[in-house]
Amino acid sequence: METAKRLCAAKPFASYFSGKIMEQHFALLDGFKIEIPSWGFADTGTRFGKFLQKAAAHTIDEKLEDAGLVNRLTGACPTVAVHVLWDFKDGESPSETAKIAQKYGVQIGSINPNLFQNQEYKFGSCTSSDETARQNATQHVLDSIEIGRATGSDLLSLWFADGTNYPGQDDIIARKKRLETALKTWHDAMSESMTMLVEYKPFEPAFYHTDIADWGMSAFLCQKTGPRAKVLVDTGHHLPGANIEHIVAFLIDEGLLGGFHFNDRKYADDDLTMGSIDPYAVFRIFHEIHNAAHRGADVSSIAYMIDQSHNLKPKLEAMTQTVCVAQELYLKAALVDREKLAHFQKERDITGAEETLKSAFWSDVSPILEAWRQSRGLPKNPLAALRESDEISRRERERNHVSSGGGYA
Ligand code: PSV
Ligand code: MN
Repeated sequence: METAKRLCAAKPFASYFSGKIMEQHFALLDGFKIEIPSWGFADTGTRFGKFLQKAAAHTIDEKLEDAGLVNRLTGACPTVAVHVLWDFKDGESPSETAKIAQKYGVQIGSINPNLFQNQEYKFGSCTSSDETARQNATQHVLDSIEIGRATGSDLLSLWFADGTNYPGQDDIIARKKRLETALKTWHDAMSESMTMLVEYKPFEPAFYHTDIADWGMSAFLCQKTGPRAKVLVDTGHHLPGANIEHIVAFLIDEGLLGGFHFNDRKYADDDLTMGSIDPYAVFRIFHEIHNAAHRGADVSSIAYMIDQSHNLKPKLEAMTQTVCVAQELYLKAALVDREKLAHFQKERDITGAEETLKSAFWSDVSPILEAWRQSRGLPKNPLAALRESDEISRRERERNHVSSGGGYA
């Protein structure tokens, strides 16, 4: 009976618009920043081939120009993740790249070393049994830390393709120990203000074992490495059925959640746009973050980032769409009535608790988003504004380069 009453007493929608609450929503949206990746604007593909788009970005200047546009449309993407091998050429000064970013109204964000593309890393980078490969990997990350210093970035984002393809191929424990040594070396080389994010992935490109296969391995390694090493959760890097929000809640509570690479997937690491397959899953992740904050956890340094390569969708559209979806789901998750939820949880009223989440998920937050955008001088509908503009067609006319070979550069 009590449950029914509480369920029926859902907040009238108008209350979301009362002055004070609206201010809270606006503050929440002001504080929500999501980093976009330079490689999301470049020509990308699958292992079967690369698909070309006339408007794709080829140079770091073009990638930053595109990122600047998404930031202008959404007001949420002041930083751009860069991939060292794809974005920095020998002889080019990283501080010059930082200036280019500035020109487009953005800043260089996380620095992603590339420890997977060169032939020398065929059997691993810092876990390889080949000492030269290990030394080169170590040096490349040390150089990447310097790039961070020169560009004003405080995030070093590490992903290792390291692993083996067949049982018995290499000594798994020896590889683990080499990884620990490398992580410690890099951690000690970082300035106090830099955070190291350690990403995990169960498979691909390695098909038997991957040296950091899951969040638990990543968390153990971070704990051994030092206080500025944190886990990076790429939502596409889980085996089917994994409960990602549970992982997120657990890591926050242990002070080990560093950030996210958002993308969606149907099968594996598909790089589909965030929320395109399962928006409720993203909502549940944000719900756990808001819940942790409500319980007193400091969630302010979580790095929200997108890691998507749009093979077929127009890249600027896909990125703008993604950022809008992220804002929408972040806001919806903030609408969860936590008092009511706590009541249902206390009463062990499962249905009431679940409905509390669902009613927030199904709320239409577009009027709030539109009001916030208008008040911040942003287009009411960033994706529509992009599609009505000539930004993409202009790029098609002006760019239309011949794409380079491998990689996402
Ligand atoms: C690997 O699949 C990954 O998620 C890493 O974060 C890389 O840096 C990125 O994708 C490249 O697209
Ligand atoms: Mn990733």
